Amino acid sequence: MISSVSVPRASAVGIGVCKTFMLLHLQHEEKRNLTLGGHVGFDSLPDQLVSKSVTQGFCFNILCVGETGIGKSTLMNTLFNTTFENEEASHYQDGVYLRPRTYDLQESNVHLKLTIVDTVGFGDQINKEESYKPIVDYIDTQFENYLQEELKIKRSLYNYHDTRIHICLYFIAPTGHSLKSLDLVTMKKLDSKVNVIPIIAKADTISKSELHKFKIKIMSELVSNGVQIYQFPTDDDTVAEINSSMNALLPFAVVGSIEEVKVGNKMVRARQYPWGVVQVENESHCDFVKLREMLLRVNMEDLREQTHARHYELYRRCKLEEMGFKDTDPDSQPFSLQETYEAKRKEFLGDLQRKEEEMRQMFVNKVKETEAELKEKERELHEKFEQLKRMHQEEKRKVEEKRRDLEEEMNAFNRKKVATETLQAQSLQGLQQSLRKDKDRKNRSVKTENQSGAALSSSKVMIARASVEPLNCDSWWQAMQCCTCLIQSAVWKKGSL
Ligand SMILES: Nc1nc2c(ncn2[C@@H]2O[C@H](COP(=O)(O)OP(=O)(O)OP(=O)(O)O)[C@@H](O)[C@H]2O)c(=O)[nH]1
Ligand SMILES: [Mg+2]
Repeated sequence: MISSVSVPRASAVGIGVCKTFMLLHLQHEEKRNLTLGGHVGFDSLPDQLVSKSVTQGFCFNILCVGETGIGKSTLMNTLFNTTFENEEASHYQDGVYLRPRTYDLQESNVHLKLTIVDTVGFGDQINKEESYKPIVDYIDTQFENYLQEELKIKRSLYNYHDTRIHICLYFIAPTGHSLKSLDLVTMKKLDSKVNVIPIIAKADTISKSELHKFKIKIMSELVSNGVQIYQFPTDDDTVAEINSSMNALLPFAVVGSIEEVKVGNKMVRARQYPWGVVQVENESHCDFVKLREMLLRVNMEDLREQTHARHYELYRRCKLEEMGFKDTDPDSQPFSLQETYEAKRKEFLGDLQRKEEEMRQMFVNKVKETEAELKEKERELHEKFEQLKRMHQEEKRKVEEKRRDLEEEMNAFNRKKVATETLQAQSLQGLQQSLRKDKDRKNRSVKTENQSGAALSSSKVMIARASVEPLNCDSWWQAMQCCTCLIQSAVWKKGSL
């Protein structure tokens, strides 16, 4: 078999032309068709690709967004004909969170690393305004992880576990009414980040005519709200026909079940009700087969490609632009990475310098403020100290005055004491003399009882005078002058004298 190939005409450029020059020319030269003289072998390239891909394995990531208990897990089990981990969510979650689970599946010799991400608590909160956020954040995080891997100097994308979401199945409740605002808002937020396929869950709970109207209503609401759902590609001739017919049937109405029910003489997956059996794989009962066909058998690779070429590309572009990278400068000239880096570095250093200056200024102002505050406090303390000093001096002066007064008083007292003692000594002398005279008189004459009592009284006075302490007066001198004291003194009262 003779194959035709395109080779650049520039390959005929004469000997002696340097390699670089040749390469430059190669880019601009026309290509011409040549025929091969025999079998060369590069027609095995697609087979090589298939073999390499099969060895490497594939990965596919599904995000199931839908209210709690709407049938997400059951549908995944039905879709992959197995039983994945299933943990029922409660209706009392504070917010929405995502639960990713990865499985290794094998069909024939093809390995599939499947990640199923479930929303937990979606639609259970009273305020649902922020319900879409965790989902958007999750999708962005997977893009960011991939971008970081791509930007590494030593990339290992070959082994990299790509967790970017390839398809988002949005579960719509089979109300037969219209879409809820939560559905519209969430799908709108997701449509630029992921391939969204809306599906009507638990389609066995809605009648055929209602379902038909419901589908039309959903599609018109999506269009009027500008929600762009994933369209099965029609540019590949081999699948164009089936894909365009399936696009017209969106959103698919699905039924999920892993129960096997006997229908005729065959066991089929179905849901059995008292009035009959809903067969999951019966196309007149629901669109499950169509969904499986479109999702896994016809368009799986397109979903992966769209994720990389459209959604991730958009994320990457925005992110790089955010980081200051551009393809062209303002004069529409190609912008080199080096220049961008230099410009960004300069901008960053300028920013840093400005911030440093601002911080320094702030620091200086703060120091000045603190210094002023400290000075004020010092002044106040000084004033207080002066005041205390004045008070202390005043106090000292008063104490000094008091001391002087007391000293004077003590001197006066001492003087009085000396005078009293002198007087006391004199009166004692007098008393002794009179006692002696009394004694003489006693001896000489007999006296009446009254007279001797008087003598006793006078001796009482004398002896009381000798005992200073019991008297209420401060000194003998005072006691002498104050008869009350003398009379009230215990010595007198006791009558022991
Ligand atoms: N009628 C009907 N019931 C279904 C269908 N699919 C699932 N169910 C039932 O709905 C209930 C919840 O199904 P799940 O698959 O656990 O729902 P889920 O969305 O994964 O629930 P959470 O993970 O807890 O949010 C189960 O009782 C299923 O049997 C369906 O297509 N039709
Ligand atoms: Mg579940």
